[in-house]
Amino acid sequence: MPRTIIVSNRLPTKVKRADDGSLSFSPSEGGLATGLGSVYQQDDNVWVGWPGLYLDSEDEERHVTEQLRPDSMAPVFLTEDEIRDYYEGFSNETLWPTFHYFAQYAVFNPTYWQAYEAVNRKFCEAVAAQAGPDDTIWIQDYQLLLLPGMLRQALPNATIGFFLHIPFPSYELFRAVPWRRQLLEGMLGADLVGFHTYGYMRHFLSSVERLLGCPNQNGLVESGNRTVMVDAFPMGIDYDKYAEVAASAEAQSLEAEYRQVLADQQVVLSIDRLDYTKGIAQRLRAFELLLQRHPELHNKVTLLMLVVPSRDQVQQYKELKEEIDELVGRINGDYRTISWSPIQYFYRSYPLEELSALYRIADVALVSPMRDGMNLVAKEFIASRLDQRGVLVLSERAGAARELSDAVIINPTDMEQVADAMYQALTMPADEQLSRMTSLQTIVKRYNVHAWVELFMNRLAYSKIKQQILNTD
Ligand code: GDG
Repeated sequence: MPRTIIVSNRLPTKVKRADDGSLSFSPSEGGLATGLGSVYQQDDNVWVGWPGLYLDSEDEERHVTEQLRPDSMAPVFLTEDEIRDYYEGFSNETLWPTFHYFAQYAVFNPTYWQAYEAVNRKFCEAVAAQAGPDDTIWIQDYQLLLLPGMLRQALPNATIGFFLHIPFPSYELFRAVPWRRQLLEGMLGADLVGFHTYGYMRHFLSSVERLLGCPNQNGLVESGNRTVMVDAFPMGIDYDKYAEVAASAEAQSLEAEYRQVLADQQVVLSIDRLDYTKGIAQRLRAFELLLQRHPELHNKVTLLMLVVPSRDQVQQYKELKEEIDELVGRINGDYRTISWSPIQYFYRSYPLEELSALYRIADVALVSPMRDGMNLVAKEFIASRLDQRGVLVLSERAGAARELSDAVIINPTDMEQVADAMYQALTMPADEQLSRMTSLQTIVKRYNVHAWVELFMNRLAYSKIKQQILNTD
């Protein structure tokens, strides 16, 4: 029977090493893991990926392989050099900044590129060891752009899908990458290439046309003797899960506790991983401007800002962390009173129930990235609002803005506009909040992660049939 194989850089499980050296395994709560759970845990299907840490012996690798097998996961192990050059290097210092329009941070290092090719090859071998000629393979994200092409050579008849979770940049940005042609050719090994938005899809098609000379007709690209389908599939969240957690006794009692502490305060909530793409420093400056312009809000509004630690050994991230620490210190220093801190800042991660309680108490969720493929926090906030109150202020540069047009949409670099939008949100009448939230919930509930998986898988099967028809014509 044909199988489905999911491939991503990381497996949907967290493997951690304790101080005594022992390893522990816990399922990942990420949206992708939940959405694809219904696929890889069925029949003989499997998920191929890196367990997320370096293992220092073959015995350990065997142990991890055996632990993961019953959960339908097949690990790919990386050496320390591969983790540095393929993952931290080419993936996070070359592709990540380029694709998010931070060209000034992009590093073009041939050693990184060689490692990227070698690790994509390693993944190809791991998938080929699992897959038969008629299997369906669905590859995820920017760490594996070469894999569709490599697999196409190894398994010419396989059905291969590829989905990019981050933006695809405009041609002018993309062309700066010395290995641009190889990257596009790699992606075109797939039968179906998916993006969050039509904008990203258009940028990709434009690069394919200009760099490879392959035109497209309505998203169908002629690549050699194959036709590749390109389309937009905005990813959703597990709506019911977020709504259920929001209704849980634990989230409600945490919410009551926070409300007591923040009595009489309106809350503006901000949640991100530490990253220069998220616009955290710009957001703080916009909040400062709000306080300057509206003294009547002093003592009455709190910015609750959660920053989840990430990549903080990398220089740019260290500097960003320092900038945030400094801004928070300065703004609090300028405005705080004995009984009021305008910004409550937390640099750590929280369990889901606490996150849910924060979504519930927020009057405003301020999601203002400079660039973001989709942004799931915006959708989780919406799913958590069982009271149908609260206002989402959302950057026009997050993929989510294409669907969530009932949010207050802002340009994140326009500080005055962000400050005005915050004010508009904080003073929005209850009936307007209700009508905006109701329509946002309808969209986020309908286009949830399960619908996303189903749509992509169906389109992938269709792209294969179409390919066969075109080949016999
Ligand atoms: C890529 C793209 C695209 C955050 N803090 C905590 C916590 N989180 C969870 C949120 C949310 C997730 O992390 C972050 O959502 P993103 O949308 O930023 O997703 P990423 O996986 O980082 O990024 C992005 C996404 O792929 C999907 O295609 O939207 O644009 O960059 O789920 O809830 N979770 C917990 N504690 C925290 O403190 N438990």
